[in-house]
Amino acid sequence: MSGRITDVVRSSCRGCHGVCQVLVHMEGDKVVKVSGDPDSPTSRGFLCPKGAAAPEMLYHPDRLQHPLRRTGARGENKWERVSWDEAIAEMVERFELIRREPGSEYLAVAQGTGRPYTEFTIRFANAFGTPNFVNPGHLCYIPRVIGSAITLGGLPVSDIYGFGGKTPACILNWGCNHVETGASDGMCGSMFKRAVKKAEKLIVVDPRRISLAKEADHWLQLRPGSECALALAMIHTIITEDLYDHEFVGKYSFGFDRLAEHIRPFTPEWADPVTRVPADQIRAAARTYATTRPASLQWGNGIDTSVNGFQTGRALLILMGLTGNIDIPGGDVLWIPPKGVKPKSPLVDMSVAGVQFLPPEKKARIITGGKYPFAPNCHPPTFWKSVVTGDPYRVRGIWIIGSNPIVTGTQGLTVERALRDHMEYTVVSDLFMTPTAQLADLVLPAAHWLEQDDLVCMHKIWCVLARKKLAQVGETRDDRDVIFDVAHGLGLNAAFPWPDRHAYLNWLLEDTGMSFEEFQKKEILMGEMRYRKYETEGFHTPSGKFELYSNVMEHEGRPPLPVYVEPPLSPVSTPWLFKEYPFILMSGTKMREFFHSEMHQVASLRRRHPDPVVEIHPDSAANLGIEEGDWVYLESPHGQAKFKARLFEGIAPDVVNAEHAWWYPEAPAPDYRWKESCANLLYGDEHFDPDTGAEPLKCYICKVYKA
Ligand SMILES: Nc1nc2c(c(=O)[nH]1)N[C@H]1C(S)=C(S)[C@@H](COP(=O)(O)OP(=O)(O)OC[C@H]3O[C@@H](n4cnc5c(=O)[nH]c(N)nc54)[C@H](O)[C@@H]3O)O[C@H]1N2
Ligand SMILES: Nc1nc2c(c(=O)[nH]1)N[C@H]1C(S)=C(S)[C@@H](COP(=O)(O)OP(=O)(O)OC[C@H]3O[C@@H](n4cnc5c(=O)[nH]c(N)nc54)[C@H](O)[C@@H]3O)O[C@H]1N2
Ligand code: SF4
Ligand SMILES: [Mo]
Repeated sequence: MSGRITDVVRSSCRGCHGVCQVLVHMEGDKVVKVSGDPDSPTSRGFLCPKGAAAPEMLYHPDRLQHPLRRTGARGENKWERVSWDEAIAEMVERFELIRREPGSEYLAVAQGTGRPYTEFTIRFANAFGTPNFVNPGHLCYIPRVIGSAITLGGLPVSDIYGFGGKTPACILNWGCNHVETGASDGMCGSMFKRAVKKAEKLIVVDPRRISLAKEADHWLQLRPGSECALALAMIHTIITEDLYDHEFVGKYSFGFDRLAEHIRPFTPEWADPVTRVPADQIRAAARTYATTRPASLQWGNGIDTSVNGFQTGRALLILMGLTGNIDIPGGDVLWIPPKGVKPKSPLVDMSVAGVQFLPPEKKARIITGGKYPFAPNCHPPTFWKSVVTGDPYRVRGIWIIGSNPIVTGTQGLTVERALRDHMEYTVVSDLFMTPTAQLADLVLPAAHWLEQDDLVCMHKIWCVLARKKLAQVGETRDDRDVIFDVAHGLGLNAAFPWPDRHAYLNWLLEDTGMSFEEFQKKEILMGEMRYRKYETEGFHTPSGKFELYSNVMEHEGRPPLPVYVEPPLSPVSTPWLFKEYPFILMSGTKMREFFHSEMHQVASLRRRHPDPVVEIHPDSAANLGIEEGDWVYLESPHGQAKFKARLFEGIAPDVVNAEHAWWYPEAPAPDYRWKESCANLLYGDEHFDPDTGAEPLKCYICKVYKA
């Protein structure tokens, strides 16, 4: 009543990939406000609109608050409230039946993007014995992590924090826009912006004139999907103009001669028509990058979402290696996690994910049959198709935790059919009802980050942060507590040896001599950075060196040196189709106000961003009679979706950029009009990256007309 703040508690936000430390303002036991923490070394007071809207999300009237069991037909939106005990008992019974006959691989576990519970979903799948762990990792970040692992044995991260006394003198920002969207891959966009301000040179590679492009020394506005060609031409310039780091290349890299030979045909003149970046601009940018030291290359999801994404990642790693920017102050560094902490990110410590639990004969039963040698997941489009066709076999049950694949994945109509008509038993854990959850048999209410105790280190690996449970809405539960209960019910105690999750959190900290409670008071633990570790330790690769030429790729029968592959549908590959569909379609560049399909029901965010938007060049719009704010249809050979036109001269006249993950939580259940503006309905299912299964989401084709 008094409206008085009674307490201000430090915690860390998880409105996105969770890097910003925040102050949570309490009135009694109610969270009333979240603000940025000015003393935070990871975010220095930054807070984006999603972070600020956290209390509104936490107390949103539409939050799921109790477990719900389906009573009507699938998709009829008829539910009964059940207790947690009943829900867990039902899951244990159903999962046990599947495990006994036909076998554990007939249960799939699905999740969306990296989330606080990732290590537990993987651990659960491994312990249960199913290889069918379905998630969007094939087109999000993990290809870069795997490419890095095979090239240099770890993930290089831009050294924007300057622990070694230097921040980058040159920044090459490639297919990443976290400065506008808030944060990604464990880095706060505003911290990156600070480093950009200090840098002498800035190069931006992006088909769109993002805010950073306006201040860049070089903005390379490439054709979407052609980035591997651009990278090859930059490598060409750096080698032929002798701008590479002789010491690093000579002493610490593997395969330079073969790279130099391989790169010969890929001149800037070759790349010019492919990428639409003039050859002299490619040369100039390559010179700037190679001669301004230290330089750092910040990459993003723009490169993952193509059929050439894995090779592109490799090409960018080669750029980092050739210029000797690896593991030097202000370059691209291999972070050292804090001492004594078991970092629970599976990307840092696979043992927390329990990889040892899944026997090889079960691994071989993955629905994709090992088709994509560097895929981290069970390939979602292949998986959902298999549920409909039964080929190679049909799984019986699925537990979807924190994902909305009907709208965020391609083949949403197939996902819908799979869940509605073929899946025998579906459990969805979510914060809200979604088009996907509507097709479940059991829906479980998940805890918001303000309702969770946690040790945070999903992506960031030089520090771990504390998160504090400060609220409780209805009967929501932390997903990991639920996984614990189901795992214990199934007798998976060897994989889940802790009595509960707090015991697990204490176990992670065991070697620091600190309990979780003590850690919560400390709020952050930092690693002690050491640079140039390769000088004494080498690189954790087959050759012990930085592999310009990849022995692992050779072993897999894949190109050990990057090659450019044209997008499957494009003005070059399919000129006849491009006549009918004369725009290059990009979709899914991240939105500042939302997290993919999440938060669209939060009023303050929706006011800022009420409708799905497509960016189109003003000249093209004028030719089509389209004005700012008009509703338009995008149509591809595979489908159609509706967006509001935003005229933007920072995009090429034959490129459009549509938002993804739209649905209308305010519209009637069960479908919430998700088919109206779903960019992913535009994609077919025949073109995938041969290494990872990634899909050409940012380089497809479409036509545009007024609605
Ligand atoms: N066309 C196109 N499609 C894309 C992309 C693109 O660029 N273009 N990007 C792709 C990328 S990079 C990704 S990562 C995927 C994302 O795909 P998803 O991860 O499926 O996307 P989200 O909308 O984040 O779905 C998450 C769901 O989890 C719920 N949720 C949030 N937090 C929790 C929690 O703690 N527990 C539980 N149980 N539920 C929670 C949310 O309410 C939401 O319904 O989309 C991909 N799809
Ligand atoms: N606010 C907010 N933050 C988020 C998310 C969110 O949904 N909302 N999602 C999180 C997730 S799961 C992810 S994966 C990250 C992703 O975050 P980012 O890595 O920043 O990726 P995107 O926003 O998908 O795209 C970044 C840029 O790539 C450009 N791009 C598109 N195609 C190409 C191309 O062919 N070549 C090049 N060079 N560039 C291209 C786009 O124009 C865009 O400006 O963001 C995370 N953070
Ligand atoms: S950028 Fe992400 S972590 Fe930071 S305040 Fe926004 S939602 Fe929270
Ligand atoms: Mo992602």
